[in-house]
Amino acid sequence: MKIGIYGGTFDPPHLGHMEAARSAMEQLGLDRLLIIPDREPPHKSMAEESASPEQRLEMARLMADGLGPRAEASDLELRREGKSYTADTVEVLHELYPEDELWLLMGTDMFLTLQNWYQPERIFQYAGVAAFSRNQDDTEEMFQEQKAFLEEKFHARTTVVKLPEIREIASRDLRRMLASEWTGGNVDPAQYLWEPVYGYILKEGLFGTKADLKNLSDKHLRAVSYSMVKAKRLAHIRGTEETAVALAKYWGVDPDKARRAGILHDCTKYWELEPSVECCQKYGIEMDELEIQSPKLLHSKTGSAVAKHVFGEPDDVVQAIFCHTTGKPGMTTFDKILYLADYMEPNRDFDGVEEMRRLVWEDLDKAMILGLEMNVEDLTERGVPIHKNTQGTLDELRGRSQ
Ligand code: DGI
Ligand code: FE
Ligand code: FE
Repeated sequence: MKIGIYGGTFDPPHLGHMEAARSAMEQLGLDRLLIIPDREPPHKSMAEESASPEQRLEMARLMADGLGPRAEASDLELRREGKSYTADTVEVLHELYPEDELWLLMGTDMFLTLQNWYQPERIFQYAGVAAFSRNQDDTEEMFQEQKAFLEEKFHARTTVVKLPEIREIASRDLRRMLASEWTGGNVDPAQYLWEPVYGYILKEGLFGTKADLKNLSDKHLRAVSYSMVKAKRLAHIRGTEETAVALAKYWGVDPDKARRAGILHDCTKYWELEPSVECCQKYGIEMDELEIQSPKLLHSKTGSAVAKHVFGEPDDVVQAIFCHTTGKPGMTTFDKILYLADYMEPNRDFDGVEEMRRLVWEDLDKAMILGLEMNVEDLTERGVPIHKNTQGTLDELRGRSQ
């Protein structure tokens, strides 16, 4: 395996970092990329507005998730006591992955001074070095000279990773820009950030941001909600939002609220059983046996609690999220719209989806019956027990449509 090592402060990680990581994965043919946030450098204290090590690790995780299954964030340096030297890091990684080829990624400036680092010979013993280069012409000559020097002196393996031309930003400027969104600044920091990272910053109130979670704009709500889920779910959530808005306009319910419900509906999808149960207890939500056995069912309840108590959403939104997985007897038009948008948004693909996409513009109840029937059939086939609300909603709607 070829493993890339990408260290940095990541305070915060931005699209420039992600572009660089993608370029390295592609051009070096990496099988894995380890993103390793640094410890606070011992010689200088971090900027006052810095994120904590845990927060930087969490942002690095969100970035890694956005880069796909080959990338992962590592707490290797954050866990290590004392000064953390690159030579130690690559040695530890070599011990962890003795069979694999390691590539240390770095900017050109770093590459050009590498011989002055702590024990550079140990770095080259365990890893090749890949230097990011933006403008070929500027650095080509210096790079070749340095490459020859390092090869001669240390038998180093070196290579270059070409970066695409993208809007560059320094993390310090980005931090300032984030704060200035609340003090009348007119540059939008979101254009430099992976949306989930932006949302995490807002949720944690990092870098002087002052988002009021109970009064977020749609844009901020999206970012915060996306920071709570895995990247692979984002297309589905966006699809649900758009579909819910379209259905709401068509059936004459509030499209703005439908949008909020779509944005938030799966925000607790990845919660483990324990925090889910805690959340239900905290807000006095009853759970039944089946929900504790299949914690997947709990995300609609916890999601509705979060929509209400964290994001201050109105009742329709809260209720629709509450019943978006199993349905519930007595569903309103608004509830049905979220349930169906979730079911047949453009990323869904199953036998019968076309029929459902036709029915939602004709008769919401018929579409609901179709969806619930397909669920019951699928769950039965898989030997999964049917929730009483799934069956109850189906019985009610069938009774009414007869
Ligand atoms: O969250 P999504 O994946 O977008 O979709 P969803 O909220 O409809 O959740 C689907 C999951 O819920 C799927 O894993 C099956 C489960 N589910 C839905 N109805 C029932 C159910 N599980 C049980 N045990 N019983 C049900 O009646
Ligand atoms: Fe869901
Ligand atoms: Fe969903």
